[in-house]
Amino acid sequence: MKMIYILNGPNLNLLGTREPEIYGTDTLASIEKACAAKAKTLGFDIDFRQTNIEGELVNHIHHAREHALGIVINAGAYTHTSVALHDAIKAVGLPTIEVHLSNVYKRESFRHHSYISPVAHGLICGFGPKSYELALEGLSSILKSTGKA
Ligand code: CA2
Repeated sequence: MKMIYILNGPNLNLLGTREPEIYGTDTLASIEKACAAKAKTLGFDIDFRQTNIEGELVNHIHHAREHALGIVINAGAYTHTSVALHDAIKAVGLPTIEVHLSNVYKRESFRHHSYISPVAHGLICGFGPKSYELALEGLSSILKSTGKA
């Protein structure tokens, strides 16, 4: 099985219920469904998770080392605060794509700094739910071009 972990951080479970002008009307469940379909066309399976707890994200990243070829992560607000996530991604060494629904660079300045970006292969933001599918395409192309998939 060619597995990709898709990890989601705090408050993303609220998608589709509030702030549709920023985050759209899709729910996280519908994004998961679209990701599973996209991954299938690329020849991958996904393990899609959401947690509001920083340490659980760290544990999922560690788990990915044994079970996945790469990671797509929307760390939510922890993107802008978490040295622990930075260290975990660096430690496992899996190709990781940072993803955001919104264009964080068009928003408040505190969203302009990411602890994930320096340890990610790449960053996709601003395309709403499509950001996830674009991230999967990017990760697939890295894995295939490096002979890991
Ligand atoms: O644009 C993104 O994907 C973000 O990662 C979303 C985070 C935010 O802190 C980042 O700066 C950018 C927030 C997710 C909160 O999602 C909500 C969804 C519906 C209602 C309220 C929050």
